[in-house]
Amino acid sequence: MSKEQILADLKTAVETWNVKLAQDSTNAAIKEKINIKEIIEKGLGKGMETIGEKFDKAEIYLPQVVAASKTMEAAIKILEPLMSAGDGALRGTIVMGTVEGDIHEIGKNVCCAMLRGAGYNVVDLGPDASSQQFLDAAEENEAAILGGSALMTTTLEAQRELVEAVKEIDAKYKCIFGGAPCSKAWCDEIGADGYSATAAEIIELVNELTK
Ligand code: B12
Repeated sequence: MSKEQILADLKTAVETWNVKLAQDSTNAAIKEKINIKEIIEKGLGKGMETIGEKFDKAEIYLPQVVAASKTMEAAIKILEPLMSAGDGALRGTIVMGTVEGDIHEIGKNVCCAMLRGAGYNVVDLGPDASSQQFLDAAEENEAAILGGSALMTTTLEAQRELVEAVKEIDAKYKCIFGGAPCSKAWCDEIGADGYSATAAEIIELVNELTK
């Protein structure tokens, strides 16, 4: 099967919340040695964009979005071992989480898997994590970087609050952010140390900040 066909099937699988097709196409993509970045961004992620657009236009509803996200998570589960198969040498600790008030995790999970693959120790706080939880985990694990994901315009503010919380205790943690509504301009405005639009770019960003 051609690479284009496999990527198209991955997209269709998420758009039609077809878990079996997602699993089969992910295994086919691995067999065809399609790199993980393309599987996520040109296959599965493209399907999720369609889901977001249809949800926006009320062509589909939350149950379908849940089904689509479960389909993407099923595919990510197959990819995770490959993403986190680093050389085992740990390169420093990063605390990741989705910020307070936000339960979107898929993007954050992809970033965590990529960071583990690059040899970083990742402490994943999960969804709806408060600034205090980030600070406590950073101290406990001697982390260098805090990574906060936000998927809603309403929860972007929680990213600013985290930067403020770090400043308040005069800690040296670097704060990086991402998520669909997040941007470089927003991160500059709130005084963050970094932003990346994709999971692939987060590696370069963190390598740079931990140099
Ligand atoms: C899947 C989904 C859900 C699922 C989430 C399942 C899960 N376990 O995560 C469920 C069904 C639970 C859900 C719930 C809701 N959702 Co929703 N959801 C989506 C959807 C369709 C896809 C998001 C996604 O997973 N994208 C795929 C991932 C891979 O992309 P990503 O998250 O952007 O991540 C990439 C980058 O941004 C970056 N990145 C991500 N995080 C980080 C962090 C760092 C540090 C860095 C450096 C980089 C980085 O790397 C990632 C990989 O490349 C979006 C629409 C969209 N296309 O964004 C709506 C969307 C985000 N949801 C929306 C809404 C409104 C809701 C609800 C409030 C609906 C409701 N009425 O209940 C609730 C939220 C409740 C809450 N308190 O959070 C709106 C937000 C509107 C707004 N602008 O504020 C959207 C935009 C849909 C819409 N068009 O209206 N949702």
